[in-house]
Amino acid sequence: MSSSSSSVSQQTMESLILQLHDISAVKFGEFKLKSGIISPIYIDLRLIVSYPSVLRQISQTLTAVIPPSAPAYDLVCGVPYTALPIATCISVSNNVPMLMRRKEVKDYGTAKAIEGAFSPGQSCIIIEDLVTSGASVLETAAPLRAAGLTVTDAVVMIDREQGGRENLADNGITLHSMVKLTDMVRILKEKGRLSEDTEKMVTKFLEENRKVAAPMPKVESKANNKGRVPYQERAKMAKNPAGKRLFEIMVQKETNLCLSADVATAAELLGLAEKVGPEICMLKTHVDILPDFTPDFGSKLRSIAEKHGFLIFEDRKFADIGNTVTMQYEGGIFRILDWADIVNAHIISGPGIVDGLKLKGLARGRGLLLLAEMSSSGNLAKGDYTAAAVKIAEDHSDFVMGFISVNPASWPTGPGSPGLIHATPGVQLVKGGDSLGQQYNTPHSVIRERGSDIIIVGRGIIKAANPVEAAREYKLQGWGAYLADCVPSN
Ligand code: 5BU
Repeated sequence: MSSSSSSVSQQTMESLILQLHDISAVKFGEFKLKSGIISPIYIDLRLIVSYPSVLRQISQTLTAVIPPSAPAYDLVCGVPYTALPIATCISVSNNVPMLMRRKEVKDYGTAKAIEGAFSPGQSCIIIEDLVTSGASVLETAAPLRAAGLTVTDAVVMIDREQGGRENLADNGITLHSMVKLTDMVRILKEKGRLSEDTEKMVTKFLEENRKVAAPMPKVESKANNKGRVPYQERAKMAKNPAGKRLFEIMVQKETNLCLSADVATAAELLGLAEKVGPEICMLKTHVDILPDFTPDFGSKLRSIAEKHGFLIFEDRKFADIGNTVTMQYEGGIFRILDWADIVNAHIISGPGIVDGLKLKGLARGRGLLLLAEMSSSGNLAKGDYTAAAVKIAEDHSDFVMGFISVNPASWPTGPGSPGLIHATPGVQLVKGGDSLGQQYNTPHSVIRERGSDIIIVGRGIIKAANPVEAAREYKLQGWGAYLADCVPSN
C-alpha cells in the first residue's frame, strides 16, 4: 500500500477524541494502576470493539496519520490484543494483507510466532493503540524482523510521551501518533469535558510519570540505589576473574546475550560462533552432543572467542562428588578445563563438588556457575535448595562466579552479592514452552522483572530463518531491558 495519504484535520481528531470520552475509553477519576500508582486518568481502548463507527474512524484516522514521506509498506501487523481489530480494519479497508503475532508460542522451533503469508524482505508497519515505553511494539517487531521482514514504522493512536518514541527510534522504528496524551487532555478540557483543576492534576501526573518511565538512556556510569547496579560497577565487585571479565565484555560490547549453540555438529557450531560472535558475551556448548568432535575443537573455538571477545561456557552440569568431578573436568576425551572459561554444577552432592572443580579451575582463571534454579517445568531446584546454592556461592566466591537462575528477584535470600552474575536459560521473544517441559520467558521479563543479568538463547536463534539477525534482535532486547532497569523506578 502506498503511504501517500492526506493528513488528519483538527476537526476529525477532536470529534474522535470526544467520542472516545463518550464511550468511556478515556476516563478521569482515581484509578489504581498495575504498578500500584493512583492515576487520575485511565485509558481502556479495548472497548472500541463495541462501537463499530468509532473503530472505523480510528482505522481511517490512523491510516491518514502515516505521512507521505514514510516508506511504503506491504503488510500490517497489530500489537496483540487491543490493536488487532484496528489492524484488521486497516487491512480490509485499504486492501493490505495483515499478519498476526502470537503472544504465546508452544514450541518456537516448529510452531509459528507469526501467522499469515509473507516473504522475507517485505515491509510491515506495526499498529498499536497506546504507546508508553515502546516495549510492546518492540516485542512485535522482534519476531517480524527475525522472520526476515523489514520494520521501520509504527503507527499509534495515543502516545503517552513516556520515552516510547525515543526507544523505538533507537531500535530503528519511526513512531507516528494520532495524538499525544497531553494534547488529548487539553482538547477535552477545551471542550468542557473536564475542569481546569482536573486538567492540571492530570497534566502534572503525566509530567511526573514521564520522568519515571523514560527508559533506555545511553549507559549509566555509576551505581544508584534505586536502579540496578550497572555491570561496570559489578565487574569491580566480582572476585572470580572469569566473572569479572564477563561483566567487562558485556559493558564493552553492550550485550548480555549468551548463545546456546545446540547445533548438530562441531563444524556447524564453529561456523555459527564466527557469525554470531560479535553479538554475544558468552557462547554455551554441550560438547557431548557433537558427533564430529576432535581434540582441536577447543583451541579452534577459543581462537574465535578471542577474536570476537566472548567467553565459552560448557553446560556440563557436573553433579558427582568432588574427587570424581576433578577427573571429569580435566580428563576424558573432551578436556573441558583446557578450553571452557566457565562450567556449571548442580549442588545436589554438597559443597565438595565446588572444592573439587576449584582445585583444577581456579589456577587457570576459570569460573563456576551454580545451578540455583532450572527453567524446565516441575524441576526440584527451588526453596531451600536455591538458598543453599546462594550460601555455597558466597562461601566460594573466588571460584563461583554466579548462578543459573530463573527468577532471582523472587529469592527470599536475595540474589546474592552484586559481584555474582545471573544467567537465565529458557528465553524466547514470546512467552511459551516446548513439548518436553522447557518454559520460555521474554528478555524483558528475564532481565527487568526477574532480575537476571544474562539471557541464554538457543532455539530462538539457531532455528530462526536468519540466526545472525535473530541474535541481533535478542541482543537489542536484552540490552534495552538492562538499560531501562538502570533507571531508578521512582
Ligand atoms: P533453548 O533452545 O533456548 O530452549 O535452549 C536452552 C539451553 O539451555 C539448552 O542448551 C539447555 O540444555 C540449557 N538449559 C536450560 O534450558 N534450562 C536450564 O535450566 C539449564 C540449561 Br541449567
